[in-house]
Amino acid sequence: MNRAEFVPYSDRHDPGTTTEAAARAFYETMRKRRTVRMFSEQPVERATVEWLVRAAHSAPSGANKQPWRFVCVQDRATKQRIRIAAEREEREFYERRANHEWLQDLAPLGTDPDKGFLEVAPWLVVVFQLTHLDDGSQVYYLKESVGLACGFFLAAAHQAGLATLTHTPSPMGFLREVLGRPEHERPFLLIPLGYASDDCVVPRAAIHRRPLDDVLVVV
Ligand code: IYR
Repeated sequence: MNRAEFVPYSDRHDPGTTTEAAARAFYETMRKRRTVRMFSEQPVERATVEWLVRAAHSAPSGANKQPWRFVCVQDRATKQRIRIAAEREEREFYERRANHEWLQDLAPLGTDPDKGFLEVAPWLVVVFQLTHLDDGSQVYYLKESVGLACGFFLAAAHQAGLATLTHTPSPMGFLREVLGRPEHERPFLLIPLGYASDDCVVPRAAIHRRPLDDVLVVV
């Protein structure tokens, strides 16, 4: 290790309280996050979106390659084109592609092929994974890296009082075409972003979490 290439780890987050209290406080914040399908048309400033993308872009990634691009759509006509193309895929999904168990699992969420939120939400943040960087160089742990950045984005949006939806119309190839993105950018996640509408409801079933014992193993 060449020490000259390193800097002190001095920017530690100071919770100003015990670690446990800070961890609990963050949990109390995050557990209130909901995936929302009912958005208000109230605008969100571009500057806010930029801070959210900065937060996402601070995520760790394989060899720090940052293999992501956040295409943030506010243009009405583009949002409409995305809605039309997404609904075409979703109709195919609900009518043919999904098997019985999948449709049963979705029933409590009340989802259907109508994706009006794609035009109502003030922003559609389309996250692309880069199969290589623009200069052709390799990337590593692509899905893990982009998934982490998306998690940071969702947490940042929630912290800012904004609602998000993790939307994955499948297949998502149309997003590359509609947005005119190059071949090495693959759609990863479509995140409608905005304020939840005043009459917004969320499915009770989506709030349930299995007991901690089910997901936490300490050895
Ligand atoms: N993409 C479809 C179906 C869907 C699939 C899963 I897995 C979800 O958690 C929710 C929806 C849709 O958006 O309706």
